[in-house]
Amino acid sequence: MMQRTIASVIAAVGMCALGALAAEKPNIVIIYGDDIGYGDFGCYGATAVDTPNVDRLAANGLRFLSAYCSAATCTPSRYSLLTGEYAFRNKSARILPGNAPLIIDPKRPTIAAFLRDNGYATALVGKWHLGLGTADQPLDWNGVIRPGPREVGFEYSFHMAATADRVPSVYIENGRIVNLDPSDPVEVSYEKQVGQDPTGISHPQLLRMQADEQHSGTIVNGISRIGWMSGGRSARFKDEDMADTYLNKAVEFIKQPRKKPFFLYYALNECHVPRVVHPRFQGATSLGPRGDAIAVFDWCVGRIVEALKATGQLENTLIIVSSDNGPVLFDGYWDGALERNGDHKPAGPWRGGKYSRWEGGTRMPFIVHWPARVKPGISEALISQVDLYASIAALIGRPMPANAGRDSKNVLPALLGESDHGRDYIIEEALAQLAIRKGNWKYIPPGVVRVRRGVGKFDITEVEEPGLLFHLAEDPGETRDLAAQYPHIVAELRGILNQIAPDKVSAPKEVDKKQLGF
Ligand code: NG6
Ligand code: CA
Repeated sequence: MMQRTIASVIAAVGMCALGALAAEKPNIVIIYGDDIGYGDFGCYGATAVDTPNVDRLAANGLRFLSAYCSAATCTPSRYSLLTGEYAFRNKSARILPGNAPLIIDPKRPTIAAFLRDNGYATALVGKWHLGLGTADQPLDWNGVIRPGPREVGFEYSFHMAATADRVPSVYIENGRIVNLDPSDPVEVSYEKQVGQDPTGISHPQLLRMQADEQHSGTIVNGISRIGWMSGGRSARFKDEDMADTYLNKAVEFIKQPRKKPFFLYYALNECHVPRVVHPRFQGATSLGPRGDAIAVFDWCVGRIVEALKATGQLENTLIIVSSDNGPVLFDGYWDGALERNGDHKPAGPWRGGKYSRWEGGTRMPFIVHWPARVKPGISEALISQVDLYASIAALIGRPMPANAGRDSKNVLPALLGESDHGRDYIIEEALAQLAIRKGNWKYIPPGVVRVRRGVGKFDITEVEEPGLLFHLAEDPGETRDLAAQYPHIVAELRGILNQIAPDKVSAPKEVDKKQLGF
């Protein structure tokens, strides 16, 4: 009896040791929302939309209050997350058209390439928006599309080229357009109309949703897009099925039997425009399609957790839920999000949202869930998504490649809830202009902020700001400029910015339209 007990104790200790070892190479799943703001989940204060699945992850994981994406728009944020480098260092890292070349240098390993090289199976499912092909030759959409995700570290990839509101409106799996009929080749242009397909300008009567001028290119699935495409009729996606399509691919990848850990970058379309949810989610919230899209996001999170649980992997999977930039209600389509927003605060207590240097532009919901290692709680640590690279490298105990991740800081103790200290300061970018936060101080250097007056493309005023200093603990809404009272703080923060990006300490007199993809 005694012997048996000792034997089982030894076995249990052995298993624990194994578990502890295995815990250093957990599966890693980044669940990335699109335009989901700080205030959009129940666990961050939303009441108009139920997000039980995200809330459960937060309750059983670590919920961050000061986590940032690196920029207030998609391409630069994703660029930073994957490369560990500030996007403003790369002039091409601005909102890209759907036919832009790849902006990541395949010679410099991304976090995906790094994990692949260190024994992980890697996959991208969802939104890409980092370009495809090279600048020196036109991309053949009908052949093998490369370089793209596969060339920068994702062994499996299923994605759209850019955004759902940009052509080509197709899925690409491992470098090929899915369901493409070779006799109906795809052509794409952002300069001029290609083919004879109706556009939002020529055939507004065909539209399910009215769009602004910029989004009035080729009509696909009753919705006009930015840019023009022809062909690929059998390959065109249906917006209402997109969430299920991506989810199924992600779940398939999770369920694949394999002997190594995996890294899944699951980048959902929700709640980017056009917001067209599956009929079973229509009316899920009182907020209209934007709220319904958040409900879709939440449901997908639940299914991912379920798949991990079903395959016995939940315990040792590090799940991170976050978003790529702050919220926006009107972003080109009259879908009712503005009108039906009611009291909902998509950016939570923060000012501004997508495109802005106010906190709402880059302060993100951020949840870390890893039952084997991370205790539930709330963290005040200052962290940025640019830090994931170095932190994950530290986690798996491998050095970052010498030519990668130069701006990524190891904040692993904060990520795991072992420390309340992350970074000393954070850089917030919007449209290639910067702001800096250190402690509770936030400094926005002189420059131009874009203020939306209405919903049309031209209802945007650019207001020149003289250089602003806020104390976020006392003034979370960034309304009381203290620059004149605390010149030494201004000097200190300008000094840090000056070291990182001397050309950004004073922003140009107007926003570079190229940053917006125009
Ligand atoms: C902007 C689009 C906007 C959205 C955004 C990219 C106009 C007027 N606005 O240029 O609708 O597509 O680009 O969003 O065209 S992001 O989340 O991918 O950065
Ligand atoms: Ca986005």
